[in-house]
Amino acid sequence: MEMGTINCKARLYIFPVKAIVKVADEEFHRKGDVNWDGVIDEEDLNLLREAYGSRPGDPNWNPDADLDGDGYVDVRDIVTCAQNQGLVAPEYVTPFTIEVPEGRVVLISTYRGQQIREELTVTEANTKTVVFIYSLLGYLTRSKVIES
Ligand SMILES: [Ca+2]
Ligand SMILES: [Ca+2]
Repeated sequence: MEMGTINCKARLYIFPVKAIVKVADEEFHRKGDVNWDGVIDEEDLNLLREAYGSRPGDPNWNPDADLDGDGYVDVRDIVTCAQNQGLVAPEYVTPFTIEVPEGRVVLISTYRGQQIREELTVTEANTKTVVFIYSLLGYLTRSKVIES
């Protein structure tokens, strides 16, 4: 197996070189990625239809379907999602670091056909660098948020 190493805060991590990570952040989510899987497609439109017309407290309310965050799932949210059908979040091949903004970030990693999903929330306003660390087997064992 092709391997790489990264020296991170004086600790040596070993990871497979060919893992691919898609990063769905708040900005991408707002374009129509209701289920945070890094792709804007029919699934997201279906989730929007299910939540259509809802407000917080309604049985079909889904905060992730309220793309513009105005507290109401309406035609504007659906139009946003419909206009961005087919968009895919940026993909990165390990090793890498990215700058992420404040907010929720979902990492969808694909390695040898298996998908690993991990969520993290960047709570401070400063931009952070996230380092993705892999085990020998290709599992995303840890993502680390480091001060930039
Ligand atoms: Ca999606
Ligand atoms: Ca809305």
